Amino acid sequence: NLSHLSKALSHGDGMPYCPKTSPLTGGPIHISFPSGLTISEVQRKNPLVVRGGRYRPPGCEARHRTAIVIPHRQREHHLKFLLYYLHPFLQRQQLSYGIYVIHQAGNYTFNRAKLMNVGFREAMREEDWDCLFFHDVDLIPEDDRNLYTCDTNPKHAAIAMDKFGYKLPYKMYFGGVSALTPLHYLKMNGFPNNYWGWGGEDDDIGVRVSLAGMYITRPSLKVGRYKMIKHKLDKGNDVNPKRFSMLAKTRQTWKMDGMNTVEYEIISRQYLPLYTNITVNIGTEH
Ligand code: BGN
Repeated sequence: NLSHLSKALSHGDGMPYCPKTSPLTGGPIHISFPSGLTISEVQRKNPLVVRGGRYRPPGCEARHRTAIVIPHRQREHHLKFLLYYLHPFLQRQQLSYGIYVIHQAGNYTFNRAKLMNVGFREAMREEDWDCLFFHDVDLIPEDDRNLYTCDTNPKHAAIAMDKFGYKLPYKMYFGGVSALTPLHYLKMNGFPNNYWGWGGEDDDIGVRVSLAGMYITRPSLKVGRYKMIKHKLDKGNDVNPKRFSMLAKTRQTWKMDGMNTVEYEIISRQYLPLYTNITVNIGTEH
């Protein structure tokens, strides 16, 4: 078989592309949360992941380069489980990938969408990613046919979450996990910077998609399944009372607030074994 022969003969730059459909994906994954799991065990289980949480398939040239951007603060426990499942999941899909954790410094109210803007800029600064996955820390994909690659339009991946009975909670829902190319992201001026606290920012992002002349694609309900790690409401992430009035104005604000106005200060950038940890001061609401 010729393709085997060319695989065997070529090294490094001469590697053949990975197959269009990975032979390693097997469908549904059983998710549990082993109580004694440690981050060093996750490291041991992922020997091919290199500094900063980067990976390339060993035997073939990946067809896709995906950056995972995870906004984070004080959820180490969740992050550990997500990494435990996500690394092998992405490897089975034969992707070239990197994981970026964007850690909001300080105790001021959390701002998920602004952290995504930081993640976009900082990830693109390092590598020419062709797809970015904006990923909540507490959502574990349950089926590895849910491909972490981009479509021709922005994709909403977390469409069937256990907490919503494995259904879309409402038609315009765009929360949890979404996938955009750099072009999609810039076309919609990224995400809003001024949603502080819980709620509404994902709906704003969904509206931006259509205001920018794009539409939302989704995997099938069978494949876009996620388990949410149970948790209480976070300290420092109270429900945002302004979300309704802000959401009503997205059409007027999206071009004036987003990637073109995001301001922040990087506190540290650590290339850890399983991810790149970027700690950022994103300021406060004014
Ligand atoms: C919605 C929230 C989303 C959240 C989903 C799922 C708002 C804006 C006012 C309509 N939207 O109601 O942010 O992801 O629930 O929990 O609160």
